[in-house]
Order: sequence, then C-alpha cells, then structure tokens
Amino acid sequence: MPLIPEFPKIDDSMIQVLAPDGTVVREDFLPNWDEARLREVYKEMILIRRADKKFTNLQRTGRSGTYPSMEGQEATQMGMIYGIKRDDWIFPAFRELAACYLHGVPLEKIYLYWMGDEWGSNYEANALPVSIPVGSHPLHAVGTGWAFRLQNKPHITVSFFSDGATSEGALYEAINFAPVVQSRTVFCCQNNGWAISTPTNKQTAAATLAQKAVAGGLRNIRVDGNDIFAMYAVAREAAELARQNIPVFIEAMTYRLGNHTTSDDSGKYRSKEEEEDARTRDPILRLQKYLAAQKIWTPEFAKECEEAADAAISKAVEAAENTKQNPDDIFDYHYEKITPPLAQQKEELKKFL
Ligand SMILES: Cc1ncc(C[n+]2csc(CCOP(=O)(O)OP(=O)(O)O)c2C)c(N)n1
Ligand SMILES: [Mg+2]
Repeated sequence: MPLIPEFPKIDDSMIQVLAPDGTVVREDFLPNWDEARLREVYKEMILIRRADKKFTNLQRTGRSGTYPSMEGQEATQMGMIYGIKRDDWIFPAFRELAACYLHGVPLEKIYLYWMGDEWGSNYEANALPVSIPVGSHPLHAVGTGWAFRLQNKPHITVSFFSDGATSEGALYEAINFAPVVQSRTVFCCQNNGWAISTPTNKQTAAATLAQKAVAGGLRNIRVDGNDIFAMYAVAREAAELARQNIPVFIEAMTYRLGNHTTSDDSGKYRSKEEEEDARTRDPILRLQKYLAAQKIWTPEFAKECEEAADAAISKAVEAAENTKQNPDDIFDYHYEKITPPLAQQKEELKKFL
C-alpha cells in the first residue's frame, strides 16, 4: 500500500514506524535491512552526531567560523539520502551536514568550508554548495529536475529546507511550477520547530507545513522525521514518484536540539523543559532502543562506533587544517577583471606574507 496520498490533500496525521520508545508501530514499513546494515546505519548516525558536535569545539577555540548544528535532524537527512541514488542531485540549505556527507561530500571538505575556505565546496559529489538565502534554492532544484525530465535523464533532485523557508515567496514559485513542469523533485521540509528565535506556530497559522503544497497541486506527506525507518520509507516512495515526473513535498517533523548557530543561545528564547522534552524524541535514542531490543545494540558496540567516529573526525579535521590556501584566490575569484589597484594589492599581500 502506498504511503503518499494520490491527490494533494490536507492531512495532519504523521507516518511513524518506530515509536519514541523504540517499539514498532507499523510492521509493514520496516526496512528490509539485515543486522549488518542496521549496525552500519547506527554507526553512521553516531559519526554524524559527533562530527557535528566537533564544530562547537572548533569554533570555540577559533579553528572554525560560525556553524549551524544539525543535532536532532540526523534521521530526517539520513533517511532521505538512503532513499535516493548517488547520481541524484541534492540542494542543501546550510544545516545539512548529514545529507551532504552521506551523499558523498568528504567530511574534510565540510570542515574546510566552515573554516572559511570556499574550496570546501569543491568536490565530486552531486551536492550543490551551502545555500544561505533562506528558501531560494528549491527553485534551483525544480529547474534542475525539470531539465532532467526534458533530457530524459533518470535522475531526481532533492531540496532540503526548514520551516522558516515556508514564509518565503520563492518557495511558492517552486511549489507552483514543480507539478506544472513535472519536475523530478522532492521537497524535503525539515520542520525543526524553530527559525532562529521564531517558533513554527509564529511562522504560520497553517495547521501543517505539508498543506502549503496543496495549492500548487503537489502531492504531500507528513512523517516523523526523528524516525529513520519512517523517513526512509517515505523518501523511497517520494523518490520513485519524482522519477516518474511527479514531484512530492515531504514535511518531516523533527527538532533542532542545538542552538541556531554557534553564535546563538537558544536559552534566550525557549525553555529548558521544551528542550528536555524534545530530547526524549532524539532519533539516535530511538534507533538505539530498537536495536537494543533486537540484541544488536550493546554499550560495547556503541563505544566501538564512537571510537571509529572520533578517529575519522580527527583525520578529517587535520586534513582540513593542513589544506594550503592560495591568497591569490581572494583576487582571482572575486573580480572579473583585476584592475591596477587590485593588482597592486595582490602584490603587496604577497610581499607581506
Ligand atoms: C532570505 C533570508 N532572510 C533571512 C536570512 C537570515 N536567516 C538565516 S537562518 C534564518 C532562519 C531560518 O530558519 P529555517 O528556515 O527554519 O531554517 P533552520 O535554521 O531551522 O534550519 C534566517 C532568518 C537569510 N539567511 N536569508
Ligand atoms: Mg527551522
């Protein structure tokens, strides 16, 4: 039975496979992952959580610039990426460490980018660079998904954004045109509860964000974004529809457990109680409980995953920090033409260094 309703409709229910206590509530949508695969998924989740947390230390000690943590959104992004193919294209916003890493962006490049080096956006993976202007890149995803259809290419596009983007006009242009041009696009809206200090209930009076796709005639679904199994089931189906020229809007219900960025203090605008309550729905805890009940998760296994993660993270950070910068890039890539004063500054900088 398909999960995604056949017609655009307003429905505030939410697909869930694993309850927060790790018990299975929808047997029919459990992934057919064997024990080895389940271990791998948990291991990747731990790596992603720790790679994300590492940024806080790096930023506090002056080794990275401002960084937006994705703690709490692991299952949403991982499930989405597991549901697509490597040669599909993703269009991240700025909080997509997991999506980018799992889609092939080397961890080292992710560190390099947030350390302030644009070469961190130079990689082989089919992932566009970070997009800071909120709500703008779904248009690029729709345009590319449209091009894939016209060129008869088998790829789809996935655009990642959050609740705040649903207050931007550009998103509605994307929602409107996606079904008109039959773009091969999945909209992955991560409703993480907050847009900096604005809670979702002050962002919109709509009952759901998924229903915002209805006016565009876009098929839509709401899913528990802290449930990796539910997210994977929905992502796979959405990807399959997109490949048949039917774009889909997913609203994944999740929570930004950390601060907006390393420059933010969420304690200024939301309560400790709210954060603690959200932590009971932590996607890692949920998978851990499920795996523990299957006798797959043990404290030893967790320790093994953490140690492997930390080794990989140290290696990536070291590689990023040892990347040589070419000061000429400041001049060569910012301006179309090097004017005489710029040429002089370029020379002066070279001498100074
Ligand atoms: C067009 C635009 N307006 C304002 C900003 C400043 N800004 C950066 S992040 C952000 C909030 C985004 O919230 P949301 O879309 O929910 O994404 P999240 O931070 O939750 O991932 C704002 C307003 C921006 N980057 N782009
Ligand atoms: Mg948000």
